[in-house]
Amino acid sequence: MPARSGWRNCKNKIGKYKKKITAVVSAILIAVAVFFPLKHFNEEYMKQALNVGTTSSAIASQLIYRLPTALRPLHYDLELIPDIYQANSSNFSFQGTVKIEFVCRNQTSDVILHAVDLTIVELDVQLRSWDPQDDPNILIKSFQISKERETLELHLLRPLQEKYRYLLTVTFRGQITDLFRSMYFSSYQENNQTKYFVSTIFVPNHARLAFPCFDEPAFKARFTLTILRKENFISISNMPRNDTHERIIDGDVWFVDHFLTTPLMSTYLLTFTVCQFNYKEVNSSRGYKYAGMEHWGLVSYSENSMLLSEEMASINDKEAVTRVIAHETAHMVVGTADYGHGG
Ligand SMILES: *[C@@H]1O[C@H](CO)[C@@H](O)[C@H](O)[C@H]1NC(C)=O
Ligand SMILES: *[C@@H]1O[C@H](CO)[C@@H](O)[C@H](O)[C@H]1NC(C)=O
Ligand SMILES: *[C@@H]1O[C@H](CO)[C@@H](O)[C@H](O)[C@H]1NC(C)=O
Ligand SMILES: *[C@@H]1O[C@H](CO)[C@@H](O)[C@H](O)[C@H]1NC(C)=O
Ligand SMILES: *[C@@H]1O[C@H](CO)[C@@H](O)[C@H](O)[C@H]1NC(C)=O
Ligand SMILES: CC(=O)N[C@H]1CO[C@H](CO)[C@@H](O)[C@@H]1O
Repeated sequence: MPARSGWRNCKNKIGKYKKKITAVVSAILIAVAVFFPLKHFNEEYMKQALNVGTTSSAIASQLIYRLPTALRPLHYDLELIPDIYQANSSNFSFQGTVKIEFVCRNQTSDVILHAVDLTIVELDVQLRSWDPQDDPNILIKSFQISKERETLELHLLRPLQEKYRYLLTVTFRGQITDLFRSMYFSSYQENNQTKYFVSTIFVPNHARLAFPCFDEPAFKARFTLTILRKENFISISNMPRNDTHERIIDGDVWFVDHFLTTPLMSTYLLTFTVCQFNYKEVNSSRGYKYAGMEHWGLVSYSENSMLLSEEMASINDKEAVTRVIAHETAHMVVGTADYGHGG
């Protein structure tokens, strides 16, 4: 039976690599055990991550300021158009629209969520589930952006009601930098040409630089991502792509990739990459700042933390690679960090 001989084959291989596998498995178990006190782990991890690639003086207030829990996001329908096709990379930018379906848990006239360095182009709040006599449109009295709290705050003319569902739509714009956080661009040389790609590092709290969101790990929701890209580029994300169609914007042809909806997860786990190199090569791509990033369904590692020469590598090198894999795998298994309140 083919299945059985496949299994035997597999068993033989396992026998041969038993020691290595044991090492990896125990590294994972140790990592899981070490990381298991989740709150502590999360804080440490955030501190570590915050030390890299950000100099924001607002870090302290970010960690202290917590979103109110009156609203709970259920689903994000997020469309992003990263533009890395300009001649000058200091002009790389993105625009996007997010439709956040949320439920109101406690009556409130304020909608408060995270957003940093985004230009808000359009805002709309609608009642999702209503009695026929209700007006679905919710008028926005005013809105403000707090740089210190890193929030977008909407003040409504009438309060949102408990147990009702609403839809918040925000259209926004932002810059794509090469700072290796949130949505960033990086480059590599091919045939004497500079090739650019765009990718994300949303951990620990940088999703808010890419789209308005409830950017705390406890606010878990489902995400349906749509990415627009140019021909000869591909996009990949946590979930498989469902379909692609074309859209003309200002006379340019764009390819619209729709991804399947994710399971419930935190904002920091969302990720995508738009690039020219082959999908399979992404695992060894240049330009990733962290040794590796755990993302649900898509794990990326940098070349120098993954490539080993069998003859040259020292025990330390092998251990280092094992540690990176175990670390990222442990995040993927355990990684539902939660800092405190039930969302
Ligand atoms: C960069 O953007 C500015 C403003 O949007 C524009 O005036 C300028 O022409 C752009 N430069 C390049 C090289 O694309
Ligand atoms: C790119 O744009 C920046 C700022 O707009 C400018 O300082 C720089 O000289 C430009 N570079 C090129 C190669 O045009
Ligand atoms: C908010 O709503 C939740 C559930 O809907 C309830 O358990 C909680 O007591 C409410 N809190 C306040 C301050 O009203
Ligand atoms: C790449 O560019 C360099 C300098 O611009 C040039 O000397 C070299 O011949 C080029 N190589 C190829 C393969 O085009
Ligand atoms: C996937 O794409 C097909 C064809 O466009 C569409 O009919 C279907 O609803 C999509 N499924 C999901 C889960 O988005
Ligand atoms: C799993 C996978 O896609 N591995 C690829 C990672 O990158 C190397 C080098 O480009 C490929 O040889 C692997 O197939």
